[in-house]
Amino acid sequence: MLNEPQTHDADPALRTVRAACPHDCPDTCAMLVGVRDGVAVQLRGDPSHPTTGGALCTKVSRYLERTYHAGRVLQPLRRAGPKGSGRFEPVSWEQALGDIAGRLRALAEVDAQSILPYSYCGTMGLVQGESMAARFFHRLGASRLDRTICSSAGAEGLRQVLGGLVGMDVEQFANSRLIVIWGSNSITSNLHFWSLAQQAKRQGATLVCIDPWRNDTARRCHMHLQLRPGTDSALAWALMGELVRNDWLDHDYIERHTLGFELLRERALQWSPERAGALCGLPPDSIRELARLLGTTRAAAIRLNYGLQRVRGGGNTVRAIACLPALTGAWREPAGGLLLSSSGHFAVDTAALERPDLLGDRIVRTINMSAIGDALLHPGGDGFGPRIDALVVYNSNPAAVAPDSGRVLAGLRREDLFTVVLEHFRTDTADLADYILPATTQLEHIDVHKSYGHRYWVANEQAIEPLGQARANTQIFRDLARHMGFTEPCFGDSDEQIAAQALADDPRNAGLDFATLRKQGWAKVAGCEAPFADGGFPTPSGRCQLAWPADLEAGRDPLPQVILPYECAETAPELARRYPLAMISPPARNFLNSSFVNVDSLRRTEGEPALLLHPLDAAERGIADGQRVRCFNDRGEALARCHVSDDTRQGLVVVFGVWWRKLSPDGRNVNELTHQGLTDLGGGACFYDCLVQVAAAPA
Ligand SMILES: Nc1nc2c(c(=O)[nH]1)N[C@H]1C(S)=C(S)[C@@H](COP(=O)(O)OP(=O)(O)OC[C@H]3O[C@@H](n4cnc5c(=O)[nH]c(N)nc54)[C@H](O)[C@@H]3O)O[C@H]1N2
Ligand SMILES: Nc1nc2c(c(=O)[nH]1)N[C@H]1C(S)=C(S)[C@@H](COP(=O)(O)OP(=O)(O)OC[C@H]3O[C@@H](n4cnc5c(=O)[nH]c(N)nc54)[C@H](O)[C@@H]3O)O[C@H]1N2
Ligand SMILES: [Mo]
Repeated sequence: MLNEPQTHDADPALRTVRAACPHDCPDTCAMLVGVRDGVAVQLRGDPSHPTTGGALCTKVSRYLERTYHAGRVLQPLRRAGPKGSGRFEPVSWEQALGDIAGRLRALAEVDAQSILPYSYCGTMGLVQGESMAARFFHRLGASRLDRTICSSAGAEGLRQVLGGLVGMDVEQFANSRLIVIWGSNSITSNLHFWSLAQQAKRQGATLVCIDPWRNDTARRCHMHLQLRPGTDSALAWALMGELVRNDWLDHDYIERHTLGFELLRERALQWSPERAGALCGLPPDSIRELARLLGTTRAAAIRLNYGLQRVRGGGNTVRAIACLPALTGAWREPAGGLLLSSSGHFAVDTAALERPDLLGDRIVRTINMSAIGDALLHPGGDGFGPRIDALVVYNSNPAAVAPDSGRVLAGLRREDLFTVVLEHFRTDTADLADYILPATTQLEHIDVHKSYGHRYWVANEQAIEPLGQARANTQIFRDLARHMGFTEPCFGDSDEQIAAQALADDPRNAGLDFATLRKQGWAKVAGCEAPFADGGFPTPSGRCQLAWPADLEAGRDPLPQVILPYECAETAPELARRYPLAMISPPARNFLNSSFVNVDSLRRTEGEPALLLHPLDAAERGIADGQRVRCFNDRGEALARCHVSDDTRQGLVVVFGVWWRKLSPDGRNVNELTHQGLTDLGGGACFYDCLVQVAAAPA
């Protein structure tokens, strides 16, 4: 047993329950919930879990405030006024389920593809995520959703080079001598990694941050490369160029474990620090210095994250960066290499959870969630298939988080769209529903979690009874399946059974099953500390693929490309004259995407929607620090409080997200400005590829 349940001699009525943080974050913390008389009264990080180390972030330490929030939806609600009027009336579960099933059945009789599930990672749980829900939609034959809104560009880029979402064990970063934090504000979005980086720093490691603005993390690193957004691939090529020119290469590693080096070498030599520096807006010497560090430090590690792939060239950017550790042989060291996501180290039985076989031989279309606005407004036909007539939303808040809100909202406001939203709260999306179904929180259901930042499975026990009439997502889809007359045995599986199905029979699970996991609380996957010390990449060739063989065969350029943003001076000069400022919208520290925005204590800390503007840009526009400004482009506008600061670059505005529209002073948020263009690989969203103008707001 890895850790014993806590006992409380002084307070025998206090029971401690093991839990997992459900949020979309690489840290997936193990938590301990104190329950007295059926009420959760304490929540803390599990001190025995190595990466949690007893600490929770500010947001999740408020999970009890969130759970017992007066705004919880605790009974099924039916729309009782025009769409968007916000008027709802309580109905019984049987009424709601019966009516919803009736509506879906009628649509399915014509073409079930007119029904679309829309979900993301409100909970990362394998049970409350895509298990019963996916079974339901597969059985129904609904349109499938391509879940691209966050990480698909980077995931595809990494797959092409390394073969999957694999990389360093995050715990090894504590021993690294050089840590390059690339496109991540770790202190905000990956706090427990930052503790490991701090350990390394105390032992003398050099920390480098590559980010367009001086965020909390950059401030605490030894070196900060403050580049223009969307230019990282050029930087990576210049680094490769310097490695080649200075022969900071591990020829033996390259020879034995990579593919395409000669092609790469030739291309890299075309990228001088001057050439890349001009594009990236960086001093060439800073590129030389970083190349020297990468080329001459053993145990050089890159913590790549998702911030840099939210632009048109995001997939190829990740490809270019992922080549670096193979060139220097950094993978030979357990504390060297790269980590973007650890998901691929987990053996999850996705087919057992989601049961795509229930589709039978029906072939259904797939809708990309990053262009949900256009999809909802499509009249049908023209190769699109049937119009979307029903939308079932769970674990997501598209009205706030999806790009190009103007179009998303117009779609959600369609009177002829039947929308069901499973939620904890009356979010911006729920306000536009026909039915809101009350869902349980992590304390009210069981689940099992993998992680995309570390290598531990974490179990979540139910700590308290569901509040009000809330039901787990699984239960809601089980109930709906019954009302639809679906009789397959898998619709009768309990949450415990589903959790057990999640752990695949695979050597990586080393015999671990859910029963054992829940006794222990958490367990590490089996696997090597230095996974590619001796090659063995999970690519078809077994090599690190500097060039992509499929492109080579098709006569296309097989190397990572430098693809500039859709919206920048080089690619859209006319647009850039009208909207000269590049905008990125990374998360506010106290929110998690749009989750927690309604938690009063956290929203008070954030104050109001805010943006950073460089002093030169502010002066040019006659804007003073602290003034309220309009940030706008042809798609829309949003108001924010302006902080004039040289933490941002000239020409770059940083707007902090993602506010609930209805909790913002103007009833809008930053996604009014973003567009539905997709990334080069993986069809991802381009949140950080956006030109805007800023002006003082009328008083
Ligand atoms: N507190 C908090 N934590 C979170 C989240 C949250 O909302 N709040 N969200 C969670 C989720 S869903 C995710 S996906 C992760 C996201 O966390 P990360 O993967 O770290 O990604 P972002 O927060 O989007 O952006 C990280 C950094 O990338 C920078 N960046 C933007 N554009 C570029 C670029 O072109 N190049 C480079 N080099 N950097 C760029 C941003 O300025 C930002 O500082 O965090 C998770 N953790
Ligand atoms: N401008 C801009 N937009 C962004 C981003 C950005 O950086 N800038 N980040 C993007 C990224 S990285 C991501 S991942 C997406 C995230 O977008 P979403 O996945 O939509 O994430 P959240 O905004 O956290 O909304 C999740 C919702 O799920 C609900 N929920 C939580 N648990 C459960 C449950 O068990 N059952 C049910 N039924 N509901 C539950 C929560 O109450 C919450 O309202 O946003 C993207 N949008
Ligand atoms: Mo995300």
